[in-house]
Amino acid sequence: MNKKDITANIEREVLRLIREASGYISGESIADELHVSRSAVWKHIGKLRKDGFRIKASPRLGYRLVSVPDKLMPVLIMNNISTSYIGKDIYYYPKTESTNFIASRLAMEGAVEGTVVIAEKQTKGRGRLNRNWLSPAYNNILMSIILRPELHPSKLFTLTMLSSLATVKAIKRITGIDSKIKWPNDVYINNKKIGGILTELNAEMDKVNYIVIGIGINVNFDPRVYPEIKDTATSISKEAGNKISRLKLVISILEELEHGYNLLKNGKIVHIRNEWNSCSLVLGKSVKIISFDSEEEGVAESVDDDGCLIIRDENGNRKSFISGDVSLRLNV
Ligand code: BTX
Repeated sequence: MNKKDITANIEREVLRLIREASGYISGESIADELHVSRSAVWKHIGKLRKDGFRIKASPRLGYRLVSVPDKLMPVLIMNNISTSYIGKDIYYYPKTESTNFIASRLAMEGAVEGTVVIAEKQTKGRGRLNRNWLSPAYNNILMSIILRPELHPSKLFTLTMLSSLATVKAIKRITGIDSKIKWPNDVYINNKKIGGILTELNAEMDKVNYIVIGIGINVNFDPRVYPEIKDTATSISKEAGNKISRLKLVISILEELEHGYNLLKNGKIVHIRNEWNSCSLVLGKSVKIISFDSEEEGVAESVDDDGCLIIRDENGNRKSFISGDVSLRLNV
Protein backbone atom coordinates (compact mmCIF):
# COMPACT_ATOMS: atom_id res chain seq x y z
CA MET A 1 0.00 0.00 0.00
CA ASN A 2 1.40 3.44 -0.89
CA LYS A 3 1.36 6.51 1.38
CA LYS A 4 -1.76 7.97 -0.27
CA ASP A 5 -3.71 4.73 0.30
CA ILE A 6 -2.60 4.54 3.94
CA THR A 7 -3.72 8.15 4.52
CA ALA A 8 -7.07 7.46 2.83
CA ASN A 9 -7.53 4.34 4.96
CA ILE A 10 -6.89 6.23 8.20
CA GLU A 11 -9.30 8.98 7.16
CA ARG A 12 -11.91 6.33 6.43
CA GLU A 13 -11.36 4.70 9.80
CA VAL A 14 -11.53 8.05 11.65
CA LEU A 15 -14.85 8.72 9.95
CA ARG A 16 -16.09 5.22 10.74
CA LEU A 17 -15.28 5.61 14.44
CA ILE A 18 -16.94 9.02 14.82
CA ARG A 19 -19.95 7.77 12.86
CA GLU A 20 -20.33 4.65 14.96
CA ALA A 21 -19.96 6.52 18.27
CA SER A 22 -23.34 7.21 19.84
CA GLY A 23 -22.19 10.63 21.06
CA TYR A 24 -18.73 12.12 21.48
CA ILE A 25 -15.61 10.01 21.02
CA SER A 26 -12.29 11.24 22.39
CA GLY A 27 -9.28 11.94 20.19
CA GLU A 28 -7.32 9.63 22.46
CA SER A 29 -9.54 6.59 21.86
CA ILE A 30 -9.46 7.19 18.09
CA ALA A 31 -5.67 7.52 18.21
CA ASP A 32 -5.32 4.34 20.31
CA GLU A 33 -7.63 2.30 18.12
CA LEU A 34 -5.88 3.32 14.90
CA HIS A 35 -2.34 3.36 16.31
CA VAL A 36 -1.73 6.94 15.23
CA SER A 37 -0.93 10.14 17.13
CA ARG A 38 -3.61 12.53 18.41
CA SER A 39 -2.30 15.23 16.13
CA ALA A 40 -2.74 12.85 13.16
CA VAL A 41 -6.36 12.37 14.24
CA TRP A 42 -6.77 16.17 14.42
CA LYS A 43 -5.34 16.50 10.89
CA HIS A 44 -7.80 13.95 9.49
CA ILE A 45 -10.70 15.66 11.26
CA GLY A 46 -9.57 18.91 9.61
CA LYS A 47 -9.53 17.24 6.19
CA LEU A 48 -13.02 15.77 6.72
CA ARG A 49 -14.33 19.20 7.76
CA LYS A 50 -12.82 20.75 4.66
CA ASP A 51 -14.70 18.14 2.59
CA GLY A 52 -18.00 19.25 4.13
CA PHE A 53 -18.42 16.97 7.16
CA ARG A 54 -19.72 18.89 10.18
CA ILE A 55 -17.82 17.65 13.22
CA LYS A 56 -18.15 19.22 16.66
CA ALA A 57 -15.05 19.28 18.84
CA SER A 58 -15.13 19.62 22.62
CA PRO A 59 -11.87 19.87 24.58
CA ARG A 60 -13.22 17.54 27.29
CA LEU A 61 -15.35 15.10 25.29
CA GLY A 62 -13.68 14.80 21.90
CA TYR A 63 -15.44 14.72 18.53
CA ARG A 64 -19.03 14.28 17.43
CA LEU A 65 -20.30 13.90 13.86
CA VAL A 66 -23.15 16.33 13.19
CA SER A 67 -23.77 15.83 9.47
CA VAL A 68 -22.26 14.37 6.31
CA PRO A 69 -22.15 16.24 2.99
CA ASP A 70 -24.40 15.23 0.09
CA LYS A 71 -21.38 14.20 -1.97
CA LEU A 72 -20.56 10.79 -3.45
CA MET A 73 -17.18 10.64 -1.73
CA PRO A 74 -15.21 7.38 -1.71
CA VAL A 75 -14.90 7.49 2.07
CA LEU A 76 -18.70 7.40 2.43
CA ILE A 77 -19.21 4.68 -0.16
CA MET A 78 -16.42 2.45 1.09
CA ASN A 79 -17.60 2.59 4.69
CA ASN A 80 -21.02 1.28 3.76
CA ILE A 81 -20.63 -1.06 0.79
CA SER A 82 -20.76 -4.85 1.07
CA THR A 83 -19.10 -5.79 -2.25
CA SER A 84 -15.87 -7.73 -2.40
CA TYR A 85 -14.27 -6.19 -5.50
CA ILE A 86 -16.51 -3.62 -7.21
CA GLY A 87 -15.99 -0.20 -5.59
CA LYS A 88 -12.91 -1.15 -3.59
CA ASP A 89 -10.96 1.44 -5.56
CA ILE A 90 -12.86 4.67 -6.22
CA TYR A 91 -11.70 7.83 -8.02
CA TYR A 92 -13.80 10.89 -7.21
CA TYR A 93 -13.98 14.16 -9.14
CA PRO A 94 -16.07 17.24 -8.26
CA LYS A 95 -15.78 18.05 -11.98
CA THR A 96 -14.31 16.21 -14.96
CA GLU A 97 -14.86 15.78 -18.70
CA SER A 98 -16.47 12.33 -18.67
CA THR A 99 -16.15 9.47 -16.19
CA ASN A 100 -16.02 7.01 -19.12
CA PHE A 101 -13.05 8.87 -20.50
CA ILE A 102 -11.18 8.81 -17.15
CA ALA A 103 -12.07 5.14 -16.58
CA SER A 104 -10.75 4.15 -20.04
CA ARG A 105 -7.50 5.92 -19.31
CA LEU A 106 -7.19 4.22 -15.91
CA ALA A 107 -8.03 0.83 -17.44
CA MET A 108 -5.33 1.31 -20.07
CA GLU A 109 -2.87 2.10 -17.27
CA GLY A 110 -3.80 -1.20 -15.58
CA ALA A 111 -6.55 -0.29 -13.06
CA VAL A 112 -7.99 -3.38 -11.40
CA GLU A 113 -11.37 -4.89 -12.16
CA GLY A 114 -14.09 -3.18 -10.14
CA THR A 115 -12.44 0.26 -10.13
CA VAL A 116 -15.10 2.98 -10.06
CA VAL A 117 -14.91 6.59 -11.27
CA ILE A 118 -17.49 9.05 -9.95
CA ALA A 119 -18.03 12.69 -10.87
CA GLU A 120 -20.39 15.31 -9.49
CA LYS A 121 -20.32 17.18 -12.80
CA GLN A 122 -19.20 16.29 -16.34
CA THR A 123 -18.25 18.93 -18.88
CA LYS A 124 -18.43 16.43 -21.76
CA GLY A 125 -20.88 13.77 -20.56
CA ARG A 126 -21.55 11.37 -23.41
CA GLY A 127 -24.45 9.22 -24.53
CA ARG A 128 -24.61 6.79 -27.45
CA LEU A 129 -23.99 7.82 -31.05
CA ASN A 130 -22.08 10.94 -29.93
CA ARG A 131 -25.04 12.36 -28.07
CA ASN A 132 -24.69 14.46 -24.90
CA TRP A 133 -25.55 13.43 -21.38
CA LEU A 134 -26.74 16.41 -19.32
CA SER A 135 -26.60 16.76 -15.56
CA PRO A 136 -26.17 19.64 -13.11
CA ALA A 137 -23.56 19.27 -10.35
CA TYR A 138 -24.29 17.36 -7.11
CA ASN A 139 -27.80 16.23 -8.13
CA ASN A 140 -27.44 12.94 -9.94
CA ILE A 141 -25.27 9.86 -10.37
CA LEU A 142 -22.51 9.93 -12.97
CA MET A 143 -20.17 6.97 -12.69
CA SER A 144 -18.14 4.43 -14.64
CA ILE A 145 -17.02 0.96 -13.66
CA ILE A 146 -14.08 -0.94 -15.11
CA LEU A 147 -14.56 -4.68 -15.69
CA ARG A 148 -12.25 -7.21 -17.30
CA PRO A 149 -14.59 -10.07 -18.24
CA GLU A 150 -13.55 -13.24 -20.01
CA LEU A 151 -16.06 -12.65 -22.72
CA HIS A 152 -16.09 -12.64 -26.51
CA PRO A 153 -16.34 -8.99 -27.73
CA SER A 154 -19.60 -9.85 -29.54
CA LYS A 155 -21.21 -10.50 -26.15
CA LEU A 156 -20.67 -6.95 -24.92
CA PHE A 157 -24.41 -6.40 -24.69
CA THR A 158 -24.61 -8.77 -21.73
CA LEU A 159 -22.75 -6.15 -19.68
CA THR A 160 -25.20 -3.45 -20.74
CA MET A 161 -27.99 -5.81 -19.66
CA LEU A 162 -26.33 -6.41 -16.30
CA SER A 163 -25.93 -2.70 -15.68
CA SER A 164 -29.45 -1.64 -16.55
CA LEU A 165 -30.79 -4.54 -14.49
CA ALA A 166 -28.62 -3.55 -11.51
CA THR A 167 -29.95 0.00 -11.81
CA VAL A 168 -33.59 -1.11 -11.92
CA LYS A 169 -33.13 -3.42 -8.92
CA ALA A 170 -31.30 -0.77 -6.89
CA ILE A 171 -34.01 1.83 -7.58
CA LYS A 172 -36.61 -0.70 -6.39
CA ARG A 173 -34.55 -1.54 -3.28
CA ILE A 174 -33.98 2.09 -2.25
CA THR A 175 -37.26 3.74 -3.30
CA GLY A 176 -39.78 0.96 -3.93
CA ILE A 177 -40.37 2.42 -7.42
CA ASP A 178 -40.63 0.15 -10.47
CA SER A 179 -38.52 1.31 -13.41
CA LYS A 180 -38.31 -0.24 -16.86
CA ILE A 181 -35.58 -0.84 -19.42
CA LYS A 182 -35.95 0.56 -22.90
CA TRP A 183 -33.80 -1.36 -25.35
CA PRO A 184 -30.94 -0.98 -25.76
CA ASN A 185 -29.67 1.05 -22.82
CA ASP A 186 -32.13 3.42 -21.18
CA VAL A 187 -33.98 3.28 -17.89
CA TYR A 188 -37.47 4.73 -17.67
CA ILE A 189 -40.02 5.57 -15.00
CA ASN A 190 -43.61 6.34 -16.06
CA ASN A 191 -42.53 6.45 -19.71
CA LYS A 192 -39.86 9.10 -19.16
CA LYS A 193 -36.11 8.63 -19.18
CA ILE A 194 -34.30 8.68 -15.85
CA GLY A 195 -31.05 7.02 -16.82
CA GLY A 196 -28.79 5.59 -19.46
CA ILE A 197 -25.90 3.18 -19.80
CA LEU A 198 -22.93 3.72 -22.09
CA THR A 199 -20.82 0.55 -22.40
CA GLU A 200 -17.49 0.90 -24.18
CA LEU A 201 -14.87 -1.74 -24.77
CA ASN A 202 -11.24 -2.18 -25.64
CA ALA A 203 -10.73 -5.54 -27.33
CA GLU A 204 -8.66 -7.62 -29.69
CA MET A 205 -10.14 -10.02 -32.27
CA ASP A 206 -11.57 -12.47 -29.76
CA LYS A 207 -10.55 -11.13 -26.37
CA VAL A 208 -11.81 -8.23 -24.29
CA ASN A 209 -9.06 -6.19 -22.62
CA TYR A 210 -11.44 -4.13 -20.55
CA ILE A 211 -14.96 -2.78 -20.50
CA VAL A 212 -16.09 0.55 -19.16
CA ILE A 213 -19.70 0.75 -18.06
CA GLY A 214 -20.91 4.34 -17.77
CA ILE A 215 -24.07 4.87 -15.76
CA GLY A 216 -25.94 8.19 -15.63
CA ILE A 217 -29.04 8.46 -13.43
CA ASN A 218 -31.29 11.43 -12.74
CA VAL A 219 -31.76 11.28 -9.00
CA ASN A 220 -32.61 14.66 -7.49
CA PHE A 221 -32.75 17.10 -10.36
CA ASP A 222 -35.58 18.88 -12.08
CA PRO A 223 -35.30 18.16 -15.82
CA ARG A 224 -36.87 21.53 -16.56
CA VAL A 225 -33.39 23.06 -16.14
CA TYR A 226 -32.59 21.71 -19.62
CA PRO A 227 -35.24 22.78 -22.19
CA GLU A 228 -34.02 20.14 -24.67
CA ILE A 229 -35.00 17.22 -22.41
CA LYS A 230 -37.72 18.71 -20.21
CA ASP A 231 -40.53 16.77 -21.95
CA THR A 232 -38.77 13.42 -22.28
CA ALA A 233 -36.78 13.16 -19.03
CA THR A 234 -37.68 12.79 -15.39
CA SER A 235 -35.83 12.04 -12.16
CA ILE A 236 -36.37 9.56 -9.37
CA SER A 237 -37.10 12.30 -6.82
CA LYS A 238 -39.66 13.87 -9.13
CA GLU A 239 -41.48 10.55 -9.47
CA ALA A 240 -41.12 9.67 -5.79
CA GLY A 241 -42.10 13.11 -4.52
CA ASN A 242 -39.15 13.32 -2.14
CA LYS A 243 -35.37 13.66 -2.12
CA ILE A 244 -33.48 10.39 -2.62
CA SER A 245 -30.16 9.41 -1.03
CA ARG A 246 -27.68 9.31 -3.91
CA LEU A 247 -25.21 7.57 -1.64
CA LYS A 248 -27.54 4.66 -0.84
CA LEU A 249 -28.43 4.35 -4.51
CA VAL A 250 -24.81 4.27 -5.72
CA ILE A 251 -23.94 1.64 -3.13
CA SER A 252 -26.95 -0.44 -4.06
CA ILE A 253 -26.19 -0.27 -7.80
CA LEU A 254 -22.61 -1.41 -7.23
CA GLU A 255 -23.79 -4.27 -5.00
CA GLU A 256 -26.41 -5.38 -7.53
CA LEU A 257 -23.85 -5.11 -10.32
CA GLU A 258 -21.36 -7.33 -8.50
CA HIS A 259 -24.11 -9.85 -7.75
CA GLY A 260 -25.14 -9.99 -11.43
CA TYR A 261 -21.56 -10.11 -12.66
CA ASN A 262 -20.86 -13.07 -10.36
CA LEU A 263 -23.89 -14.84 -11.84
CA LEU A 264 -22.53 -14.16 -15.32
CA LYS A 265 -19.12 -15.56 -14.34
CA ASN A 266 -20.96 -18.69 -13.15
CA GLY A 267 -22.62 -19.10 -16.53
CA LYS A 268 -26.07 -17.91 -15.44
CA ILE A 269 -26.62 -15.75 -18.49
CA VAL A 270 -30.10 -17.15 -19.15
CA HIS A 271 -31.17 -16.11 -15.65
CA ILE A 272 -29.93 -12.55 -16.31
CA ARG A 273 -31.62 -12.37 -19.71
CA ASN A 274 -34.93 -13.58 -18.28
CA GLU A 275 -34.83 -10.99 -15.50
CA TRP A 276 -33.87 -8.28 -17.96
CA ASN A 277 -36.75 -9.24 -20.28
CA SER A 278 -39.19 -9.08 -17.39
CA CYS A 279 -38.20 -5.40 -16.89
CA SER A 280 -38.47 -4.52 -20.58
CA LEU A 281 -40.49 -1.50 -21.60
CA VAL A 282 -40.59 -2.51 -25.26
CA LEU A 283 -41.22 -6.24 -25.65
CA GLY A 284 -44.69 -6.90 -27.05
CA LYS A 285 -45.13 -3.22 -27.99
CA SER A 286 -45.36 -1.51 -31.36
CA VAL A 287 -42.08 0.31 -32.05
CA LYS A 288 -40.28 2.36 -34.66
CA ILE A 289 -36.59 1.69 -35.29
CA ILE A 290 -34.75 4.71 -36.64
CA SER A 291 -31.35 4.55 -38.29
CA PHE A 292 -29.46 7.32 -40.06
CA ASP A 293 -31.09 6.55 -43.44
CA SER A 294 -34.29 4.60 -42.74
CA GLU A 295 -37.19 3.83 -40.41
CA GLU A 296 -38.88 0.47 -39.76
CA GLU A 297 -41.98 -0.32 -37.74
CA GLY A 298 -43.15 -3.52 -36.09
CA VAL A 299 -43.85 -5.30 -32.84
CA ALA A 300 -40.80 -5.90 -30.62
CA GLU A 301 -40.59 -9.68 -30.14
CA SER A 302 -37.34 -10.49 -28.40
CA VAL A 303 -33.71 -9.61 -27.79
CA ASP A 304 -31.14 -12.23 -28.75
CA ASP A 305 -27.85 -13.17 -27.06
CA ASP A 306 -25.93 -10.49 -28.93
CA GLY A 307 -28.36 -7.75 -27.93
CA CYS A 308 -30.11 -7.53 -31.31
CA LEU A 309 -33.78 -6.57 -31.17
CA ILE A 310 -36.07 -8.75 -33.28
CA ILE A 311 -39.22 -7.09 -34.55
CA ARG A 312 -42.08 -8.52 -36.62
CA ASP A 313 -43.42 -6.13 -39.26
CA GLU A 314 -47.03 -5.87 -40.46
CA ASN A 315 -46.40 -8.51 -43.16
CA GLY A 316 -45.19 -10.99 -40.58
CA ASN A 317 -41.52 -10.66 -41.54
CA ARG A 318 -38.95 -10.77 -38.76
CA LYS A 319 -36.12 -8.24 -38.78
CA SER A 320 -33.13 -7.93 -36.51
CA PHE A 321 -31.46 -4.66 -35.42
CA ILE A 322 -28.03 -4.20 -33.89
CA SER A 323 -28.17 -2.03 -30.78
CA GLY A 324 -25.14 0.09 -31.67
CA ASP A 325 -26.57 1.74 -34.75
CA VAL A 326 -30.18 2.68 -34.17
CA SER A 327 -32.66 4.49 -31.94
CA LEU A 328 -36.00 3.12 -30.85
CA ARG A 329 -39.26 4.99 -30.42
CA LEU A 330 -42.39 3.51 -28.87
CA ASN A 331 -45.53 3.98 -30.96
CA VAL A 332 -48.28 5.23 -28.72
P1 BTX B 1 -28.38 7.97 -25.00
O1 BTX B 1 -27.67 8.24 -26.28
O2 BTX B 1 -29.44 6.92 -24.96
O3 BTX B 1 -29.05 9.29 -24.43
C1 BTX B 1 -28.60 10.58 -24.79
C2 BTX B 1 -29.83 11.39 -25.15
O4 BTX B 1 -30.71 11.46 -24.01
C3 BTX B 1 -29.48 12.85 -25.47
O5 BTX B 1 -29.36 13.04 -26.85
C4 BTX B 1 -30.67 13.64 -24.89
O6 BTX B 1 -31.73 13.68 -25.82
C5 BTX B 1 -31.14 12.77 -23.76
N1 BTX B 1 -30.57 13.16 -22.46
C6 BTX B 1 -29.42 13.80 -22.18
N2 BTX B 1 -29.24 13.93 -20.87
C7 BTX B 1 -30.31 13.35 -20.28
C8 BTX B 1 -30.72 13.16 -18.94
N3 BTX B 1 -30.00 13.57 -17.92
N4 BTX B 1 -31.90 12.53 -18.73
C9 BTX B 1 -32.67 12.07 -19.74
N5 BTX B 1 -32.34 12.24 -21.03
C10 BTX B 1 -31.18 12.86 -21.30
C11 BTX B 1 -27.55 7.17 -22.71
O7 BTX B 1 -27.25 7.63 -23.97
C12 BTX B 1 -26.25 6.83 -21.98
C13 BTX B 1 -25.83 7.92 -21.06
C14 BTX B 1 -24.65 7.51 -20.20
C15 BTX B 1 -24.20 8.65 -19.34
C16 BTX B 1 -23.13 8.21 -18.40
S1 BTX B 1 -22.83 9.39 -17.17
C17 BTX B 1 -21.40 8.58 -16.67
C18 BTX B 1 -20.71 8.11 -17.93
N6 BTX B 1 -19.84 9.13 -18.47
C19 BTX B 1 -20.27 9.57 -19.67
O8 BTX B 1 -19.71 10.47 -20.33
N7 BTX B 1 -21.38 8.91 -20.02
C20 BTX B 1 -21.76 7.93 -19.03
